[in-house]
Amino acid sequence: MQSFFILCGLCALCGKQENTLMMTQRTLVLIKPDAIQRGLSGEIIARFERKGLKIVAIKMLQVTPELAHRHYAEHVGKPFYPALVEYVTGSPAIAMVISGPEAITVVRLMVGPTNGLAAPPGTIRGDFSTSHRLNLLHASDSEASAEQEIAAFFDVSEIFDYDLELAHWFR
Ligand code: 3AN
Repeated sequence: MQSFFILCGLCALCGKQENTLMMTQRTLVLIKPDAIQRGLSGEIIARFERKGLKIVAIKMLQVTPELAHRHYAEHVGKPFYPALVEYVTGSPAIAMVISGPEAITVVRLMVGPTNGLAAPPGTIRGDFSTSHRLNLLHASDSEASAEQEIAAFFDVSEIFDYDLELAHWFR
């Protein structure tokens, strides 16, 4: 795993004003059916690209009930679970692996809180969702779930290892 130092300034990730070790992380992002149906996938992908994050894998897929069940295992039995599975399997989704410094935290901050009504403006959900369930995308919440989710959605041969030629203009 690649790592490097940046001058932190007023860093929202750690709150420290000192040199901080930033880890390059990979995270799974799933652009869910509502985002595609609403024509928002380009806007969402562009936000991650403009941030300076690197897309290392991307594909459209139909999420099966089995994959939905594995992906949302923690929610089985909750009142919203049947509607959640119906929603995420009801139309194609786009899965991506995104790489970058502290990508798991950074992407979650860009996505915003689960309920679109509570998500602040400037976040993807805050700008485009007024729903708790139809909240446009999923992003991994920890290193362990990122690795598990990446493996569930992608074969290793579908994940690319390349340098962003403009990376030095971002940090
Ligand atoms: P997040 O996607 O922000 O990590 P999770 O993992 O708690 O949120 O929830 C997974 C998905 O389940 C959400 N993206 C949303 O579609 C749905 N969901 C979660 N909580 C609710 C709820 N209270 N009512 C309806 N749908 C929900």
